[in-house]
Amino acid sequence: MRFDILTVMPEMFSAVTEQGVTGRACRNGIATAKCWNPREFASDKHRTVDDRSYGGGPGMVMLYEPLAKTLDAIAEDVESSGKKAGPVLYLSPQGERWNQQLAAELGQFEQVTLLAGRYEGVDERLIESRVDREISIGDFVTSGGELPAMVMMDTMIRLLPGALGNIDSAEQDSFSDGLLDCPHYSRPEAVGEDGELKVPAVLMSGDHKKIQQWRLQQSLGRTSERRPDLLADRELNKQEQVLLREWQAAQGPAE
Ligand code: 9D3
Repeated sequence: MRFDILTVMPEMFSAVTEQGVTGRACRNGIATAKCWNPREFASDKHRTVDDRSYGGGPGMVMLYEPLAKTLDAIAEDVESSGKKAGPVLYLSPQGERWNQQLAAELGQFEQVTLLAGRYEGVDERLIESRVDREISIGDFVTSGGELPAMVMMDTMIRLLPGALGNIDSAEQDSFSDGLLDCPHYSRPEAVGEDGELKVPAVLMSGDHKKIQQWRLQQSLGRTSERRPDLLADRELNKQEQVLLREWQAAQGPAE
């Protein structure tokens, strides 16, 4: 999958293209990323990409012309690569909310263009004429679209065939089934001042069926307590309903 990123801060993207699972996918060619700086497409000697907002008020607006020229250059480059051009995605607080389902959907494209803004925003005429979808990563304010673009890239790249080992792909299923993860433990068996912090006995039992049931029960319990909104979106089968009731009964009465 090819990512073309329009950004005035291309250096930031080395965090995705050089590090960890996503760095490996980029080195393998499973993913490719190319940054495009609109400053290089600005026609004046100061390479201006932003200006004051018509109507007044604080904050600068990214200019239509250098952005449009950059998008034209991207389109031409993608065309000449023989890849099918995908959607132009604008990272914006006004966008539809990013989630695993949208990542799986957009991850099907051979190529996507990510428009990462700085300043107050982008001239609306560029959005109307050139942007296919606007996407937000959540209800909080970041300093620009770059970190949100990297979040999107990371989410999509790890879903690409061959990007993860088998252990991780199995683990992935457990989040895409719409529940929170169960607790995890590793060596040693007892920690803390007096060794009072022990691993739940079931995990030491060697009974894999019981372990799997316990993990599912923990996932259901934690999801019902911390993210009841996720359970509202997901039907529970008979076994899951029984496990959740049992988990709830085992919780002490609220203090
Ligand atoms: C405080 C400035 N805001 C005025 C009400 C507007 C604003 C402009 C630019 C808010 C944030 C930004 C920079 N962030 C993004 O462009 C962005 C973003 C975000 O802030 N939160 C969640 N998802 C995204 S995607 C792009």
